[in-house]
Amino acid sequence: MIKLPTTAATLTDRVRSAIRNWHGPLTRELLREPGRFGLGQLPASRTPDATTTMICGYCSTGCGLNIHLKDNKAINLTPTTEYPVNLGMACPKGWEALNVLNADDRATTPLLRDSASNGKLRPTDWHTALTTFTDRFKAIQHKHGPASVAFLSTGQIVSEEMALLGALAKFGMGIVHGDGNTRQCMATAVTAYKQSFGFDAPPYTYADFEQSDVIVLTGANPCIAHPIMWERICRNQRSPRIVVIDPRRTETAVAAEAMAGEHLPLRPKSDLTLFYGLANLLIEADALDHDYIREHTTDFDAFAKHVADYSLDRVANETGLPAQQLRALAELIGSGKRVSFWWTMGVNQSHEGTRVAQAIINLALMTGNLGKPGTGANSITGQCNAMGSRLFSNTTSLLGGHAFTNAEHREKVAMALDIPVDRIPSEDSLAYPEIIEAIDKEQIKGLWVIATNPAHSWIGQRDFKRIIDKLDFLVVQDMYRSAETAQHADLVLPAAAWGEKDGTFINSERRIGLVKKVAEAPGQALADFWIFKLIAQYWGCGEMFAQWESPEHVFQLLKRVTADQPCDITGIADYRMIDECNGIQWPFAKGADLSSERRLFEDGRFYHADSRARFIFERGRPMPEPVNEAYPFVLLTGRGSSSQWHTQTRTSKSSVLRKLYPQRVYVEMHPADVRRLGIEAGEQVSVASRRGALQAIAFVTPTVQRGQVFVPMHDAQTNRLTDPVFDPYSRQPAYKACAVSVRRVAHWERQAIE
Ligand SMILES: Nc1nc2c(c(=O)[nH]1)N[C@H]1C(S)=C(S)[C@@H](COP(=O)(O)OP(=O)(O)OC[C@H]3O[C@@H](n4cnc5c(=O)[nH]c(N)nc54)[C@H](O)[C@@H]3O)O[C@H]1N2
Ligand SMILES: Nc1nc2c(c(=O)[nH]1)N[C@H]1C(S)=C(S)[C@@H](COP(=O)(O)OP(=O)(O)OC[C@H]3O[C@@H](n4cnc5c(=O)[nH]c(N)nc54)[C@H](O)[C@@H]3O)O[C@H]1N2
Ligand code: SF4
Ligand SMILES: [Mo]
Repeated sequence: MIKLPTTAATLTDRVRSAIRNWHGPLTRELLREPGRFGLGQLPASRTPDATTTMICGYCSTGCGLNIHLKDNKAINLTPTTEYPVNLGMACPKGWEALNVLNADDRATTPLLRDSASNGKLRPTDWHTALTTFTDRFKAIQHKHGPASVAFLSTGQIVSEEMALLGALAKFGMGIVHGDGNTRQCMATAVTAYKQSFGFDAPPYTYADFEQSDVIVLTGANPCIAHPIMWERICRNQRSPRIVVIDPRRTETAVAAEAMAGEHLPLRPKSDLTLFYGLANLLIEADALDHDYIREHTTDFDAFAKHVADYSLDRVANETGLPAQQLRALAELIGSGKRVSFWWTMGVNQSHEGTRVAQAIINLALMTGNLGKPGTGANSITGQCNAMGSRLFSNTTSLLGGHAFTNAEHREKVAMALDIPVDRIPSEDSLAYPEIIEAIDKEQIKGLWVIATNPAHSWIGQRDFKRIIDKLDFLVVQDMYRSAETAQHADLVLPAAAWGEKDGTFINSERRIGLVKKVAEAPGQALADFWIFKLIAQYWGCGEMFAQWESPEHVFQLLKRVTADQPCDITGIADYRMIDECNGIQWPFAKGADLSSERRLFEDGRFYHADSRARFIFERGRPMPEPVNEAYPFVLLTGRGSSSQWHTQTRTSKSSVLRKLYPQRVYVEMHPADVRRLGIEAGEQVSVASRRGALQAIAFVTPTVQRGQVFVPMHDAQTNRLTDPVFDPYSRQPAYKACAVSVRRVAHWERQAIE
C-alpha cells in the first residue's frame, strides 16, 4: 500500500505565509475566499490514485479504515485488515463515514443572526464573522469580567485542535470556564480513576477481550455501541463466561446468553448494592488475593467492614436478583483466573456513578485482577477522541493530565509551551452543569460551543432552552448548519469534518491514531484548527501560538507537555511513526519497547505518592426520582442502534444508515404493562415526566422489565423528559433513570412522529 505523506499540512505555503504575516494584503482575501487559497486542497500525494489509512471518526473503538483515493480524493473505504484494533472489521457507521460529508445542510459559510431584519441567520464572510466574534466576546468580558465568557467543547475533534482551543481560550482569551461533552460521558470514570489510581488511566489493551476467562460487562451494550469491541470478545478462544449486568435484556445480553453467558437484570441504579454484596461474598469465601491487597492497596480493612452490612438477603432484595445468581457470580469471579470488568454509561450516567465505578475497581483490586492479561477494571470510552479530551482539552485538567491548581504543573506546562506562566489560570473550571447554572444566574453571558449539540443532548431540555436564551452571545462551531444548537446561535462558524483535516485521536485502549485530510471541506468551511488560529489573530494573541503552526507542530508541543507524566508520549517521533506502527498506545516514553503490549499496572505500582491503589466506598443514596402512582415507570435512555450516532446530525445523512434503524420514535415497553394500560403494539403513546412529554410508538418487547421503559437518545425530544441530577463527585448527568408515565393518546392529540 502506498502511504500519503502524513506530514503534508492542510494548507498551501501561500496560505501559511498569509496567516503568519497577518497584516499582509493576502489575509483579507484569504478570509473572504479561502477556497481560492487552497484551503480546500488536498495534500499532494505521490500518486493521486492511492490508498491511505486513518481512524474512524465515530466511536472510541478507533477502527482503522483504508481510504481509497482517485485523483487524490476519497472515493470509498474499507476496514484495514492489519490494524490491530479492528482486524478488517467495521460497523455500518464506519462503512458509511464518507457519505455523510456531502450533505446539503453542511455549513458552508459563517452565519450571523441579522438583528436588523427578522433575526434570521444569514451568510456572512469570515472577516465579519471573526470581527463580530472578537468584538462581542471582548465587550462582554469588559463589562462582566473575563469569566463571563465560557466554552463547551467535545470528544470529537483531534487532540491538536482540542489543545489549541483550550490554550487559546484559557491562556490567550482569559476564559476561565470551559468544559465539554465528555462531562456527559466519561467524567465519572475520570474521577473514579483519579481517586482510586492517582491518574485518569484506563488500564487495558483490547487483547484483554480475547484473553479473559470471565468478562463482566456492566451498563454496557457493546453489540450496539462498540460493535467491533464485541467482535473482539467473540474472538476469545478460551470459552469465556460473559456476564451482562443491565436492567434491559440488551442485544449484548442476548448474545452473551447464546454463548453460555449470563444476564443479570438488576433494578436500575442498584449497582452499588450489587457490587458491595459481591465484595462481601468474596470476603466471606476468602476468595481474595491477600498478597496483592497487602502490597499494592490501602484501606482494604475499612472497606471489608463497610461491605459486611451487605448481606445476601439485603442485596437480593434491593437488586431484585435471586440469591443463587448472586452467589454464582461471586464464585465465578472468585475462581476465575483472568477476570476483566468493563463498564460504560449504565455506570457513568448515574447519581452515584463514581462510587459504582470504584466498587468495580475494588472488586478487581481485591481479587488481584489488574495488570495481567485478560484482567482489569476497564472503563470503555465513548467518542472517537474522548481519551484525547481527557488529556489535552484543558478543561478538567491542565494539558497533559496536569492540575491547574498545582503551581509546579503550571510552571512545567508554561515552560514546555513557551508561554508566560501567569497566563495559566490557577483555578479549576466550573463543570458543565455549573456553567449552565452560571448562565441562568446571568454570570456567564457569552458561550462558544464547539462540536457538540447540547440543545439535543443536554439533560433536562426545558431548563436548558430557557437558560441558553438568556445569553447575550452564543457562537456555535459545527459542520452542519441544521444542528439544533446552531439554530439558537447568534453566530455559526462552519467547520470542516473528520476526513477533511489532519490530527490524532486516542481510542479506548489509549492508542493514538491518525486522521487525515482525504476530502475537501465544502464552501468556506475551515478545519477547527484554522478557525482557532484565525480567532487567535483577531483576538490579538496570535503571537502566543506562533509555534502552533500545524496539527503536527502541535503534536510535538503536546509530547513535551507529557514528559514524566503517566501519559508520557515523548518516545513517539512524529505522525509518520504513528502511521507506520499502526497507532501507538500511551505511555510511550523515550526508549519504550514498541513490540510490548501496553497494559498498565503490570508492576502493581499506581500513581498515588505511595504507589498504592485505594479502596474507596460510601453508603448508597436513594434514586433521585423514585416512581410513584402518577409516574409509575422508570425511564432508561441510551443508544438505539449501531447505525445511529448521538444527535443524528451525521448518521441521518446516509441513505444506507437510514434504512438500518427505525424511522419513528419508539418507546420499548413490557407486554404486561401495555396489556394493563390497554395499549396496542405500534400504537402512539405519550411518555411524560414532571418536566415534559413526547409522543412515540409503543414497541412491545420483553427485553425491558415490567415498570421500566426505554427511549433511545437519538431523538431531540428524549431529553425533555430527563431529570437534571448529577453525580456529586464527577458532576456527570444521570441520564439513565427518571420517573415517567405512559398513556394512549387520543386521535385528536396525535402529533406526527418522525
Ligand atoms: N451506535 C452508536 N454507538 C455509540 C454511540 C452512539 O451514539 N451510537 N455513542 C458512543 C458514546 S459517546 C458512548 S458514551 C457509548 C455508550 O455506550 P453504552 O454505555 O454501551 O450505551 P448506552 O446505551 O448509553 O448504555 C448502556 C446500557 O446501560 C444500561 N443501564 C441503564 N441504567 C442502568 C443501571 O442502573 N445499571 C446498569 N448496570 N445498566 C444500566 C442501559 O439499559 C444500556 O443498555 O457508545 C458509543 N458508541
Ligand atoms: N438521554 C440521553 N442523553 C444523552 C446520553 C444518553 O445516554 N441519554 N448520552 C450522552 C453522551 S454519552 C454523549 S457523549 C452526548 C453526545 O452529545 P453531543 O456531543 O451533543 O452529540 P453529537 O451528535 O455527537 O454532537 C456533535 C456535534 O458536533 C458536530 N461535529 C461533528 N464533527 C465536527 C467537527 O469536526 N468539528 C465541528 N466543529 N463540529 C463537528 C456534529 O454535527 C454535531 O452537531 O450525549 C449525551 N446525551
Ligand atoms: S466500531 Fe466505532 S470506530 Fe469501529 S467502525 Fe464502528 S463507529 Fe467506527
Ligand atoms: Mo458519550
